[in-house]
Amino acid sequence: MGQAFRKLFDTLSGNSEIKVVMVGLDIAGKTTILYKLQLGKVVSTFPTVGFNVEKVQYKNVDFIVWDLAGRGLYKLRPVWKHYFNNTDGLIYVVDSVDRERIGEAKQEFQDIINDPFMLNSVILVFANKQDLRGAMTPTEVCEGLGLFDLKNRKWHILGTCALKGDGLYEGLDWLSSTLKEKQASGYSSTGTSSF
Ligand code: G3D
Ligand code: MG
Repeated sequence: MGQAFRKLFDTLSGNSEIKVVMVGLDIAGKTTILYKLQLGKVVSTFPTVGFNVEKVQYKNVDFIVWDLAGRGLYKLRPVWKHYFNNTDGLIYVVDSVDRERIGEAKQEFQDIINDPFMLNSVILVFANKQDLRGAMTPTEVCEGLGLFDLKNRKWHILGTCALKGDGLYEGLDWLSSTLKEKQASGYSSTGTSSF
């Protein structure tokens, strides 16, 4: 599977740096996804106490991962603006079983996508843990996050199972082809929303 992912990102042109940020509440499955991609060595850093950043670099593509849970995004903004500046692609991971925290997931999601650093990024949502009984469907996760109300952003959502890798390839396929379009044409924010 790792080779398939690497192939996807090989097709992104080598000159410009591409930044992909993966966030979501804790336990959503981000670290599992990062390792499943097998893009390279995962490096963990701790810029502040209780705050963990994982990074993988593959050629000119930087993957940066961190947890949003209960942190109050704006308190940590001075830290994360360093990581998020000029993000090209945002991957937002949701634990589809966690109906209780979908409100919190929405709040963090809306805060982050509306931050000036993120306004230029395309948005991929993984409705993860689809293998578990009682999981919200991707449509329910869409509603929960307020995705249908999103105007003038390119976004895409997929149901995934990070443990098996289901859905991850399709998601990153969308991301790499959308970033390629962005590279080729300069970014137009008036994109289509789609499943
Ligand atoms: P995080 O990095 O977003 O905090 P993790 O989340 O990747 O650490 O995953 C949290 C737990 O959820 C892990 O369980 C992991 O195995 C599990 N998990 C991740 N994705 C899936 C999925 O698609 N389906 C199921 N069933 N479980 C998943 P443990 O028990 O190892 O802590
Ligand atoms: Mg993690």
